Amino acid sequence: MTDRAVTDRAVGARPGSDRAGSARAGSARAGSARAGSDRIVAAEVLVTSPGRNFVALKIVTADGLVGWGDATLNGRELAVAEYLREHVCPILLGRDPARIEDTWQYLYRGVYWRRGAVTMAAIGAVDLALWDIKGKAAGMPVSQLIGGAVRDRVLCYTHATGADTAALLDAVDATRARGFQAIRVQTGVPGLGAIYGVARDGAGYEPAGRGVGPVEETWDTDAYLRHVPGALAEVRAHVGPELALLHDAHHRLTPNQAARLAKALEPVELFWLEDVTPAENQEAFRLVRQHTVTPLAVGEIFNTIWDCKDLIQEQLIDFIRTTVVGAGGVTHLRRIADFAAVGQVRTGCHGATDLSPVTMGAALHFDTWVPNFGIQEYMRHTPETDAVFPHAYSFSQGLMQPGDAPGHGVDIDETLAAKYPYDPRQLPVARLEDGTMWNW
Ligand code: EZ4
Ligand code: CO
Repeated sequence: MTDRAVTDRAVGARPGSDRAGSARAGSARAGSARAGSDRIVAAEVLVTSPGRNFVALKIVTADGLVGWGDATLNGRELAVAEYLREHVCPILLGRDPARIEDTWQYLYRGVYWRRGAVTMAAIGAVDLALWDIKGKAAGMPVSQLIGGAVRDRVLCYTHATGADTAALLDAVDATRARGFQAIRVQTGVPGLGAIYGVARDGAGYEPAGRGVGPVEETWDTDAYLRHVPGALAEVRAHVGPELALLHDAHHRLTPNQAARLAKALEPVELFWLEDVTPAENQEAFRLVRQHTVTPLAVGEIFNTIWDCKDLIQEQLIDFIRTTVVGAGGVTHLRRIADFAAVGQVRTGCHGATDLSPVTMGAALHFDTWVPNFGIQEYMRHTPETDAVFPHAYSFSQGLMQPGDAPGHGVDIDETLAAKYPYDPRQLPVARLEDGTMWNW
C-alpha cells in the first residue's frame, strides 16, 4: 500500500486550480465508480470571509468527484489552513478516497503529536470532504452511508439575548415567532459591560472582533450569580412550562459556584446548562453533579473521545456538545456518540456561526442518524455566507433537515468566495475586576 501510494503520488497531480477540470475528463473511464479504483488528485485550501472567516478544504478525485470539508477554528483560522496546506494536502495525493477510516487513522496516528484543536480540525476537514465524496460516488446522502436516518427532522435551538430582562423577553418572543421550540437565553448582568453571549444592537451575537489584539471584557462571577437565577426565572414565567430553555455559563465558574448556579436554576427546568465549569479536569463535574439535577452539557471545545471519557463513563453530564469539525469529522464523532449512549448521554452539536455551513450540513446528517440525539445548535449565517455556501439543509418550525442531496449537501461557490478575502479577527478575553485574566 505504501509503495503504491508513493508511486501514485510521484505521478499524481500537485494541488492546483486546473486539476478539477482535467480530472473530470477521467470520469468516463469504465468501472471508475468501483470502490478502491479512484484516487485523490488534488487537495486545496480556501479561506473566505463572507461576514466572518471560514476555512474550507476541497478534495478532488481522478473520477472528477469534489468533496468539501470545513476546517474553521475561530480566531486561529490560518493555523489550520497552513497545517492542511503544508502537512496534509501533499500526503493525501494518490490515496484512495473510499478508505475514510484508513485516512483518519493515517492522519491521527501518523502525526505522532496527537489531538489538539488544530490537528483535529484539519482531520475533521479531510473526513468531511471524504464522506462528501463517498456520498457523491454512491448517489446517497451521508446519513444513508452511516446507517440511515432514524428521524427526518431534528430539534434545534438558537440564541435570544438581552442587555436586561425586558430586552431578553422581547428577544425570546421574537425568536418564538420564528418558530423555535428551544431557545438559549443569555442576559446582561447589572454592573458589568459587554459579556459573553449578549448581543448589542439587536444583531445576532458575534464575538469575534477586528483590531490589534482581542477586545477585553470585565467579569464578576458573584454579580452574575446574583442576577442570573432571577432573570431566568422571569423568562420561564413569561414563556410557560413547555418551551425548552438553555443557558451557557461559558466556563466562568469554579465547581462550587457551578453547583450553586445549577441548584439555583432547578425551578427554571432548563433543557441544559452548558459549560458551567471548565472541563479540562473532567472530575470537576463530579462536585456539580452531586448537588443538582439540572441537566449539564459540555464539549464544544473538545477534540476527541478522550476529552469526554470520564464525563461519560461516570454519567457526570447529560449532553455532549462536540461537533463534526472540532472532533475529527463524522468518523470520530459517531464513535463519541456510541460511547455516550452507554451512559445515556445525548448529543447536542455545537452549531454557532463560527462553523461553516459545511459543518452544519454534515452535523445534520449525523443528527438524523444518531440514536441518542438531543438537540442541534443553529444560528443563522449571514446572507453572504449562505450565498457562498449553497446548501441542501433547511429550517422550518424549530426543526432542521439535511436534505437528500448526495454527500453532505453543502457546496462552495469558489468565484464568490474569492470576493471575500481573509479578515483577521479575534475572540475577546475576560479579566476579573482586579485585572486577573479569566476564562472568556
Ligand atoms: O463562544 O463558538 O455555545 N456556543 C458558544 C459559542 C462559542 C463560539 C466561540 O467561537 O459557546 O458562542
Ligand atoms: Co457554548
